[in-house]
Amino acid sequence: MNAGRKLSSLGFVLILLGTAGCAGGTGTPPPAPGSASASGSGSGISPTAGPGTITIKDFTYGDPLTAAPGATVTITNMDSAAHTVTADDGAAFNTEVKGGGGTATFMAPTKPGTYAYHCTFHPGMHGTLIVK
Ligand SMILES: [Cu+2]
Repeated sequence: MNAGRKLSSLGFVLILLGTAGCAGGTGTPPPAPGSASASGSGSGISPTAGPGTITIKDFTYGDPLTAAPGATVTITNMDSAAHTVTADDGAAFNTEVKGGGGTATFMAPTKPGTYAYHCTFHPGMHGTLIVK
């Protein structure tokens, strides 16, 4: 009788510990995206060259972007249609970015030069990436 009681009360305590652990795990709210990027700028990977961004809007890539060799280039697509950033030479880079504010990244070529690119979906779209 006594042994049975001890076992059941022990189980009860374990359940309490279990729920307390769960509450503690979910009690910390995730950091807001804005604050995360703000603090992230302090520990940037490349202090000399900021991250390059190509913003696609109204089926245009905007001004030519200059990026350091091997730098990460971010593409933001404000159009509703998906686009690609595809090097005209077909090998340097080729990245698709979804529409509606979608983003994608690719690595700039490590060889300095001027790289013309286009969108495979819309042959009239042309842009320029300068690596130096
Ligand atoms: Cu396109």
